[in-house]
Amino acid sequence: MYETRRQYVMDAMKEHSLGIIYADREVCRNFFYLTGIERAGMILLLVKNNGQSHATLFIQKPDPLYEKWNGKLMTAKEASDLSGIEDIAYLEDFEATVLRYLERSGIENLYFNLDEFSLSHTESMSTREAKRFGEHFPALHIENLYPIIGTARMQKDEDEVAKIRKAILMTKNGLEAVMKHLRPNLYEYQVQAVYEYAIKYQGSIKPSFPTIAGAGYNGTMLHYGTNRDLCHDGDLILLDLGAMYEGYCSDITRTYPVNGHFTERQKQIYDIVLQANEAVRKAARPGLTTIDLNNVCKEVLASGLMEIGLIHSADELGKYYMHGVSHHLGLDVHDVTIASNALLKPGAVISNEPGLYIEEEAIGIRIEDDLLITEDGCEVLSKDIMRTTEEIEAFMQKYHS
Ligand SMILES: [Mn+2]
Repeated sequence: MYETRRQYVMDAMKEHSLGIIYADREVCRNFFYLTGIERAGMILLLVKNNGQSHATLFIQKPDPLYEKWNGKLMTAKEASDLSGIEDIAYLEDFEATVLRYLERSGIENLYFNLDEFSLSHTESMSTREAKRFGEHFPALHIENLYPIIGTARMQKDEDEVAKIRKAILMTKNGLEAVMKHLRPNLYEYQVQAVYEYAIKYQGSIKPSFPTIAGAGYNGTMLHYGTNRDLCHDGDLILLDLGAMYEGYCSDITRTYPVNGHFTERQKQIYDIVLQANEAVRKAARPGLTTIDLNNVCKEVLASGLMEIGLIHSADELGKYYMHGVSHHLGLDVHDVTIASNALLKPGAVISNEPGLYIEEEAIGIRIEDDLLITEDGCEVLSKDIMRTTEEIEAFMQKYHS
């Protein structure tokens, strides 16, 4: 499978090219995607020349003293078993190897994984090395691998979808643990602890992103993350969270009543959000963009809010809904999105996350599912995570006597 991915990348590279991918911190997701190895300080070299393609993986040489203090380094055999790359070499030979290709093999293009569209002060290894090679060899063309790998990552293969499914299952079980334990006068971080214990116990090394647990007013803040306040009787708690499994992310939001019962008003708002979630699910299919899906979402939210008199025209919706309904997810929770590939294709995994944030009533509700785009529509990967107010109340009441 990693070999298939490397071959895809080399097929997309021009003839007479080298591709250099550092397992630097900034680029390690793409390195992982092509090797299955989640380590810093390795280099993947892809060669496409004279109709042939070849991969070499450069790793750190065994070093007993270093390993005594810092833990075992990956051996050549382990690296080869994980990645399927037969040609494993040591980092100290990397530069000589590249120079040999440049001198003797008529290489014209040098590809780096240049993904940074930011002017931050810390340069990635790829940016630094691309500049260095470009200065030393002005006749070489410096090319970007990032859009090639990114385009591939936007359509998940079977293995990736299976890992995301597993991550979602862990999240489901974590949310059910939360519903069992949720009650007034818990702190938000205690609710977070119940969830994170549950996912780790199931084998998720870490959450996909810092857990958001916002009760009452805090649920109306989009990136609330301090999780330090009390959950009061009568509050809703908004939980935006996800387990990570073998490098793949889930991203789910559910909103629960702290005491096990929604008020009539909370239900009224909740059901508008749920309608938007369902409308987006029904609309999602290949050929649309996430902007199209957000328009579907906005239409439902606006008409719902007009019906209950909270707004009077659709352009007031921005007061209560201010984000997009979908993003890609995968190795990153906000996964690579190559603009030229904006139309959804089968194999894309995206979020479906409408919300309403009524600050003046301390009601923040978001219902987020993960969708797999199929040939003619979508599959809700998180369909088994309870989402109607009836299901949630019935489940919670079993544990709130
Ligand atoms: Mn999301």
